[in-house]
Amino acid sequence: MARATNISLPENPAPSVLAAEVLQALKYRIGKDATVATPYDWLTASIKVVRDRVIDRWMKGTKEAYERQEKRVYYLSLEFLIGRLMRDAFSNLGLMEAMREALSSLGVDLDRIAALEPDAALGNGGLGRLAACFMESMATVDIPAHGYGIRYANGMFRQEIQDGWQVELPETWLDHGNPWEFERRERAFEVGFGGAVESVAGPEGADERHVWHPNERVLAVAYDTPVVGWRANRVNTLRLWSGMPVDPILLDRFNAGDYVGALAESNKADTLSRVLYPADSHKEGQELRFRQEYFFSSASLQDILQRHLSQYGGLSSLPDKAAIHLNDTHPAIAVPELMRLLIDVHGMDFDQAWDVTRRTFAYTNHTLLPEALESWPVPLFERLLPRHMQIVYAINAAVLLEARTTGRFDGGQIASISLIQENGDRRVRMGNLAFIGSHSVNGVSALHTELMKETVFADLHRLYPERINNKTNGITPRRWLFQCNSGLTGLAREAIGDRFLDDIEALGDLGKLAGDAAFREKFAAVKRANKARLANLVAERLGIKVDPSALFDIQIKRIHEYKRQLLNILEAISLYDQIRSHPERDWTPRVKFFGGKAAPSYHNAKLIIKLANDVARVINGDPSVRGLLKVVFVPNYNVSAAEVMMPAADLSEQISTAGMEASGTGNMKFALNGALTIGTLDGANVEIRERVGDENIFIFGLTAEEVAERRANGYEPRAVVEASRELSQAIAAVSSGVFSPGDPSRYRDLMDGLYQHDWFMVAADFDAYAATQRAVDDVWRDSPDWYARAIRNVAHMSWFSSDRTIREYAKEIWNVPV
Ligand code: 26V
Repeated sequence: MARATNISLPENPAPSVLAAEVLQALKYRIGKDATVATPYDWLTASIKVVRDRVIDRWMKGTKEAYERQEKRVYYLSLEFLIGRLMRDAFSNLGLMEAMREALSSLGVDLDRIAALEPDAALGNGGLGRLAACFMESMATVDIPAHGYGIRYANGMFRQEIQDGWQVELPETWLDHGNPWEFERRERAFEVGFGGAVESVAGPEGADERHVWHPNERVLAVAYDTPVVGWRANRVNTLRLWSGMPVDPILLDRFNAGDYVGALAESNKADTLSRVLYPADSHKEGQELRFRQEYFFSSASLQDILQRHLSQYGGLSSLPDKAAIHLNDTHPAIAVPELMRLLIDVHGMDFDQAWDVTRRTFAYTNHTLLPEALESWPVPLFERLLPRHMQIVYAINAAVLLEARTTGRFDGGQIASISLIQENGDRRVRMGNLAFIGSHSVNGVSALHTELMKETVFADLHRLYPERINNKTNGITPRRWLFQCNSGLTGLAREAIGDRFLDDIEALGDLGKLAGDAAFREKFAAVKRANKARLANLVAERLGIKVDPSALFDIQIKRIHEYKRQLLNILEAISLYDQIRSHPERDWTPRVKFFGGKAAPSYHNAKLIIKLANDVARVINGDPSVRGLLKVVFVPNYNVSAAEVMMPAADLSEQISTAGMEASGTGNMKFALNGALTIGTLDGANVEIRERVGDENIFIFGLTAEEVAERRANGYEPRAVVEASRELSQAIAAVSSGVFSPGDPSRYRDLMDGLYQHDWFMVAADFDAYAATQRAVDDVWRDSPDWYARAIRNVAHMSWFSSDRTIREYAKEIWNVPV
C-alpha cells in the first residue's frame, strides 16, 4: 500500500540528519545518552527536534504579522481538546517517514514512543475539539492567530469502568513534563478579584473615574505551544495561562508568622488552573468556574492590549487590527473587562469604548440546551467583580433604552433582552452579554442557527437582525484523515493523485470510483484492516473477541440523554430478543461499540453507562447470539481513541433528538473515513445529507419541528410505548432486572421516565429507528452497494473541512484576508 503522507518540504532532511538531531537533543536537553535513555526520553527528544524545526517559521510569521501590520485573530476558549501532537507535527512537516527511519536507526520504534505521548485533554467534547481543529486550520490557511486558554494541570478525567460503573480518575498529563511548551515567566499579568470600587471626581466638566481596588490578586503566567499548519505554511501560538501567586513567598505574611495563611494564599492562585470542569451541559454553578473564566479572559485581554499598544500606540484602532472571538459564553466576561480596561485604565470614554468593544468581539453559540446557558448570580458577580457589575448595568441600561425606543417590544420581550434575569434569583445572562457585546453571533450548523433566531435569541434577533449568522462546523482533514487513516489516504493518493492533500475539494474525484469494482475492493480491504486494528485493541484491553467482518456500528461521544445512547441500547436489546426468537433468519452480524464520558454529577448519564455495560455482559455471554451480536463499551474515550475508532466504523450513530445537537463533528469524522450515517435530521446531519445525497445516508425519526409540535401538544409517551411491542418488551426486560439480576430495580426510574415524560422522544422515534437499522442490515448484505455508498460519503465530505469553516469566519466575521 502506498505510504500515507510523505509530503515534501523545501528542505527535506535525511533520516541520518534527524537521527543526529535526536541524539543531540537527548544529550543536551535531557542530559542522557542512548544507552540509558528511557522511552519517555526518546519521546521528549523527538518532540524537541520537531519543535526546533518549527521555530524559524514561527518567528517569521510573528515578524511578518508585525511588519505588515496584519490583523490578528484571537480565539478565546476555555477548552482546547488537542490530543497528541507529535504525529500531527511530523505529518504536517512532512517528516513522518524520515523520522520513523531516523528513530529506527537508533533502535527506537516511532509508534511505540508516539503511544506514550499523553493526550492533551483540555476540553470536554465537541466545543474543545472544534477549537483545536480551528487552531490547526488557521495555521494552514495562513491567518495570524493566537489561541488563548487555561493550562489545566488536570485536564479531562480518565474514565475507568469498574463493575460496569464509570469511575473518574485524575488525568495527570504533565507528569513527564510537557516538551511542547515554552514557559514565559516574563509574560505575566495580574488578575484581581473582589474588593471595592472607588469613584474619583474628574476634573471640571469631565466624568468621574472609577478605580477598582481588588482585595485578591493572582498572576497569570503564559505557556506557549506552537501550532503547526499543513506543510508548516505557518506556525501560530496557543497561549495557555497558569495561575501563580503574585508574590510567591508572600514574605510579609510569612514573616508575620502566618505560615499557613501564606501557603494557602499561594495555593489559591494555582487552584485557578488546577482542573477543567468536567461537565459540558450540567449546571456547575461554581464560584471557581466563574473565577477561571475571568482569570483567562482578563489575562488574554491585557496581553492583547499590550501587544496592540506597543505596535500602534493607541487603542482606537483595536477593531481594525484585532478580532477577538468568544468560543461560547465562557469568555463573555471579556466584554465588560475590555470596557473596564479601555475606560478605567486607558481613559477612553464610555461611548467610544462601547463602539470599540462591539467591533472587536464576535461570539459563537454551541448549544441551545437551557441547562447549558450560563448565568451567574448577581451577588456572586458583584462580590468578585464589582466594577464589571457596574459596567454590565450601564450596558444594560443603554440597550434596554434602545429597545424601548423602537416601540417594538412589550414588557416580556424587554425582559428577555435584559442582561439581568429577574425572575427567581437575579442572575447575569452571559449569552445576552456576549450577544450584545459582539458584532457577529453565529451558530454552528444551518438548523441550529435558525433555531437560535427562533428560541433563545428571538428578541435580541429582532433588535439586531443582522447579527446572527451561520458557520457550519468542520474538522481538520490532516488529523481526521491523513493522520488517523493512512490506509485510506494512501489508497486515495494512488487512485486520484496527491492534489487533495492541499486542496481537499479534490477528494470529490473519488466519487467516480464508487462504481469501480476493483477500487471498491481495495477500499473494503483498507476498512477491514482498520477494523482488525480496533478488534485487536479490544481483545487486548478488554478481553472481548469481535469479528472484523461483522458490521461495526459505533456511537462515541459524551454520554447525554439528548444524544440518546439509550435509544441505541434499547434497540440492541430488542435485536437480541429477536435473534433469540428467530435464530433461523439471516441476521447481519453486528458489533455495537459505545464510548464516552458522563459528567461526574450527571446521574442518568452514569446509569446509561452502567446499562450499556450490563447489556454487553449479558449479550456477549449468551452463546445463542454468538457471532451475530456483540456489545462493547470502550473505556476512556478521548481524541486518541477516536483516531482508532473513526476509521474502523461501518455505521456512524448520530441519533440525537432533533433540534438538540447544535452541529456534531463526530458525524463528519466518521463519514470522511467511510462510514455510513444513521441519524436524525439534527445539527450538521442535515447538511451532510445534502452533500452525500439521500441514498447514501440513513435518516429516520421526528424532525425538529415535529419534536416541538409534539411537546407543545401534550406528548403521551405511554401510549406510544404500548403501541410498540418491541419497545415495550425491551423496556420491560430492563425494568424487571434481566440485565441487573443482583439489583433488579436499578433501572426502574430510568425506564419509568420513558413512560412518564420521555423528554428526549426515545419512544416516539424507536420504531422508525429499529426499522432503519433493518434497512441498514439489508444494504450491508449487498456488499458492493455498501462500499459504493461509503466511497461516495468520503468523496463528498470535503466541504466539512475546517479550512472551509475558517475561511468563512475570516471573510464574513473577522475581516482578515485569506
Ligand atoms: C457548557 C457548560 C455549562 C456549565 C458547566 C461547564 C460547561 C462546559 C461546556 C458547555 C458548553 C458545551 C457546548 C458544546 O460542547 N457544544 C457542542 O459544540 C460542538 C462544536 O460546535 C457541536 O458540534 C456540538 O453539537 C455541541 O453539543
